[in-house]
Amino acid sequence: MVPDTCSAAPDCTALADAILDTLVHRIGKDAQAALPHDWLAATIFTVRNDIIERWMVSSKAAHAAGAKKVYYLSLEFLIGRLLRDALGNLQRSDEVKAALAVHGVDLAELEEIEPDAALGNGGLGRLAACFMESLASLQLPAYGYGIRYMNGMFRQRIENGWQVELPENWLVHGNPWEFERRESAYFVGFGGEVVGHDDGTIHWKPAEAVEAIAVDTPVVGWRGKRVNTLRLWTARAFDPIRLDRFNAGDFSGALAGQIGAETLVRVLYPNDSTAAGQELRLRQEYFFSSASIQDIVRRHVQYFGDIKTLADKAAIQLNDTHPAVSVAELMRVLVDYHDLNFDEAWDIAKRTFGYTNHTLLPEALESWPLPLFEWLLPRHMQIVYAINAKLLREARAVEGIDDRAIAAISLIDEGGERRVRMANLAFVGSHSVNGVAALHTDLMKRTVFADLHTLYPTRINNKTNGITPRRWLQECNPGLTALIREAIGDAFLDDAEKLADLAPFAEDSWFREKFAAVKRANKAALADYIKTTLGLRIDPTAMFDVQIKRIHEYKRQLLGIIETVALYDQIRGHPERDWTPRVKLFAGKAASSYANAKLIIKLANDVARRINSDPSVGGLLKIAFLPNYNVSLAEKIVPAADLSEQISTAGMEASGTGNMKFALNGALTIGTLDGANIEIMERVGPENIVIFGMTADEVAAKRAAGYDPRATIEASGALNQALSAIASGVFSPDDPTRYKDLMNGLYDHDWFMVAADFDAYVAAQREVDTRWADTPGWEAAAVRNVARVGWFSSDRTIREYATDIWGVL
Ligand code: 26Q
Repeated sequence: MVPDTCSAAPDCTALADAILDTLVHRIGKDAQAALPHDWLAATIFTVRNDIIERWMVSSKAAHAAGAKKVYYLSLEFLIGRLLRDALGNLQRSDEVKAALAVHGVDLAELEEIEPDAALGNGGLGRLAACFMESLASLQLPAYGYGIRYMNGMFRQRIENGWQVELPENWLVHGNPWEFERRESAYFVGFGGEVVGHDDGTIHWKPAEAVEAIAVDTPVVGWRGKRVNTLRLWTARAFDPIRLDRFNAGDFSGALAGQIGAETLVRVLYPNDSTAAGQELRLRQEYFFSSASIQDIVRRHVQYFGDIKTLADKAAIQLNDTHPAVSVAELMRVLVDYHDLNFDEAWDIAKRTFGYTNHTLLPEALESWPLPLFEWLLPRHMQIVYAINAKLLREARAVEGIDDRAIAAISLIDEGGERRVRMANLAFVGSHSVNGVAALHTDLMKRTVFADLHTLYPTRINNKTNGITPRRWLQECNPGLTALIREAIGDAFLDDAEKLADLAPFAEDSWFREKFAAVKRANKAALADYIKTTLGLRIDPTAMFDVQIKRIHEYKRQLLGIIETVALYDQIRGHPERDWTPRVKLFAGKAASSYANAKLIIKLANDVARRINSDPSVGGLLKIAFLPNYNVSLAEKIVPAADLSEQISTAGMEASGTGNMKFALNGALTIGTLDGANIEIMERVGPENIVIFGMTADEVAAKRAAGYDPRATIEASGALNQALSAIASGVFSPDDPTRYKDLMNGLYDHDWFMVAADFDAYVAAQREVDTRWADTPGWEAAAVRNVARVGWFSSDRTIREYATDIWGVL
């Protein structure tokens, strides 16, 4: 019996049989008893075979060629679901869909129940995931190294408008993508003391230890040409029987004061408003750094035999300072175990490491109390001192350098409680230090790293972020992808910059209509999702105005909400005017200890409840806060957006990557001159984006001049009225003072310039309305956005890293 559904795809019958065979023999269920999760696992196990074979070919090829390898060290990988990505990149979606249909199973339904691997907070973690995909797509041998958190990012529920955090147990059903490598295990020590031997060698005798065990996930590149490895470490309690394998026995205290190994990998730290300097976080950072460095060094010595060629065969990229202790760890391994002298080791380390900075916010720069660092990592403390001595010697040799500059360069912050500065360690331990957008890199040179930049003027460079067009166009927006293929052929699938060929179609009314129909269908699908999850009916013909990202004051969700309140006021006051029907969509998680961010979520929900139930605004304005923002939800929202809100205080968003995802899917941006928005404007053209507000320099100048927000607020009628309404409890009748302090903060400090930018933002929104009213004009601009943002492909970004930093292209 050759089933009908298979007639289109030749290998489909065999595949249908293979999936059923896997279901029976590996999952232990027959087709009648199998639940959706069983079919999902059977499907993944089956297509995995193909992936495993390509994986082995990939690693053998790199080995045979003696290729230099890239190591991306990151405490976060926000990879999301993998099945659709893997099938898309292998171009096997149709075949698998048909094969499952033979069994009466819907592939799309299986894809929807795959857990979303959320081993990250936000942009930095998602960037790491896009980079891994692009590395494989560009066929570069690369490993990602991180932690296999048992609980990644929490699941967000909204209860009565408030965020409630629930543990996300993404591993409950097991994880068919991962391979535990028991043979790749390393000991990682903590605490204890450093002992010097008579022969002059130095060894660290840790007081405790855990075992790091590798768990590998394959990363499939575009067209399946290469499969790389994401190696995440899990921790096991130290097994005393294997004591002999660690330090050849000089490890007597190994069992003392043991911390529970599992607590180390239990939970992902939030990107809180401040880097709180907690001991467990430092343990996590060292745990994964040490295991990764040991693994890299072992692989190098095994393949190449000579530790001195490490920098020629390995490029290690530090994703922010979270893995910065790796610099000291590599030095320790080279000096204490490979008998290199300090200067030789330092030269190798610097040539091996590169460091990417993702934030300028001083409170977010990692530093560790010196006593904690010394207690947990005594040998690393010595190494940090030795590096610092060398650094400050070099600095003092510069003519005219003053004590202030020396203090700023030092690895030790001596102002108040002494602290180890991880950004300075990462900077001096790397041959390259990069920012993630042009403005951000410029500000790095002028602010946090000004003195280090003077000392090493060629080290800082820019690598503007990118996103993978496979996940963020082809997979999340199949309708648009099909339309683009119809218009310009397939070249853009291999080179996103070929999307430029679409530009002339902005002038083609036939194409614009098809383009609008795709957008309409995506909006209808999102409207259905919102109806199902929130019970809220929204009009798919209204403008979908979207702000989705982590909730943080500098990202200014508050600006969006206050403008919504002001608009509500206006609509009620002038119902006869020709208002643009809008649906304002918000989504995002707040760090659980970040009180103001959680209050902003509550405010969005309070405002939504009031406005959505007010018949006097009719269908003109609806607001929804979509719970549990994650990669999978972004994949639903982004293709359905008309307007992308990128409204951070200028100078504070290092890059942003959501901005790129929206533009690639044909949304127009309303945004400030911040991060990558500036470069998006340069590419799409100022007439295809709506820019407003102060520049980064103007923000800095205003702060320096002693900005008085109260005067600004009182000068703006609309703002004053909106703030007073919120503060007086119009949206919180159950607790009228709920927002009093939040609003007073704006009057008193307004660090994020919400008031200062408010009138400009309102004007920009009215400009958006005007452009929206010109439907062909709007659609043409949307098409031009798609056509002109191919440059923001992470393939381009990775090519730049590969050429300028890693020397692998
Ligand atoms: C630090 C210390 C202790 C605990 C947590 C942290 C921590 C964790 C995560 C600090 C920061 C983060 C995440 C930062 C982040 O996502 N930054 C974003 O990176 C993106 C990729 O470059 C940029 O596009 C965004 O602008 C930037 O905000």
